[in-house]
Amino acid sequence: MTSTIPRAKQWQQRAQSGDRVALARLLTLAERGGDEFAEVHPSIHAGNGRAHRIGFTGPPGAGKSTLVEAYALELRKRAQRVAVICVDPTSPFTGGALLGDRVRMNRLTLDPGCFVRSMASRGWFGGLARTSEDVADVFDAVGYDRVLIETVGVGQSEIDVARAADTTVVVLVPGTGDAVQAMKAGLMEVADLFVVNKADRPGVERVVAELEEVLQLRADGAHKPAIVQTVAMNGEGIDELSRCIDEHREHCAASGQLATRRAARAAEKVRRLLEQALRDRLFAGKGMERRIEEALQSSEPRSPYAVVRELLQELGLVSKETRKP
Ligand SMILES: Nc1nc2c(ncn2[C@@H]2O[C@H](COP(=O)(O)OP(=O)(O)O)[C@@H](O)[C@H]2O)c(=O)[nH]1
Ligand SMILES: [Mg+2]
Repeated sequence: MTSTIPRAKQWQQRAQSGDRVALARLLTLAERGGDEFAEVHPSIHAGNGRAHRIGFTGPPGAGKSTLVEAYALELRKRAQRVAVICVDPTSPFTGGALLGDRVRMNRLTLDPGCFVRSMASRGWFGGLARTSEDVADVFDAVGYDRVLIETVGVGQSEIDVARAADTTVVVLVPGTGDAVQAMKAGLMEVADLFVVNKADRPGVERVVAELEEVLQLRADGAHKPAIVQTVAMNGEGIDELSRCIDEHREHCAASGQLATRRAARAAEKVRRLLEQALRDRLFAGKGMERRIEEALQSSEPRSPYAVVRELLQELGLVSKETRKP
């Protein structure tokens, strides 16, 4: 572990001056997480805070990748350095079907001002939200102006990923029945901005009207999310999307929301990392497993609650005083 820090510092410096191999190494370190990355993170964190992080979420096939690519190309016209994090579905049940006509952002991968990183959606230490946030930290630290994070689907972990952004964009499409109804749970609250993509298809007005209706109910004084219609495939509406994203960022910076949001994110991250570290520590080796078995082995079946209390006492986490029956 001792050799990782100086190496990582070198990678960071090289990545800052455009070395993509060094950047890729740093990203791998971030994805792996654990003690190694923990050692390296303070130096990455020192370079954080400048990049605008934008999350894109919505149902598979809505055109998120197409939209992200079009938006990235728009940002490139303004000479911004753009990083894209794609969180891929790896579920054996849905993966194959979803990947069928997936857009792969080929137009970005050859541009030296862009970096596209795909991540599998499971298997990483500490979960998806942890991983994508740390990867975004790396991009931020080495000088990317915008970090676009595309998640697939609308599950809780995807929502967690999307909300770990400064601006969260929810992408919907017409013609999917009660799209807005289905989105209500969770997604509606995290949206800073709605995109109704595939506006070349019938039913756009209906989705927009449904959205307007739901947003009416959300009269909580917060920034009212804009609704942008796009045809990502041919770039229609991308300039407006770009304008609305900038507006949101400016609004958040001016109102202090950006700082509040980032502070909340930092606290949430500490909570998550602490939880993970405690769990790891508790179950390191086989000691605890053995102790649980042991505690349960008695002539009479024991209540799991009683066992937990006993274990917590042993760990010194609750006092040994027993209440009188
Ligand atoms: N008609 C139409 N098709 C689109 C539009 N944007 C994307 N698509 C297509 O929708 C499909 C899914 O797009 P993709 O970007 O992979 O969706 P994702 O799963 O949300 O990332 C692809 O075949 C795209 O070419 C659009 O604005 N109009
Ligand atoms: Mg996609």
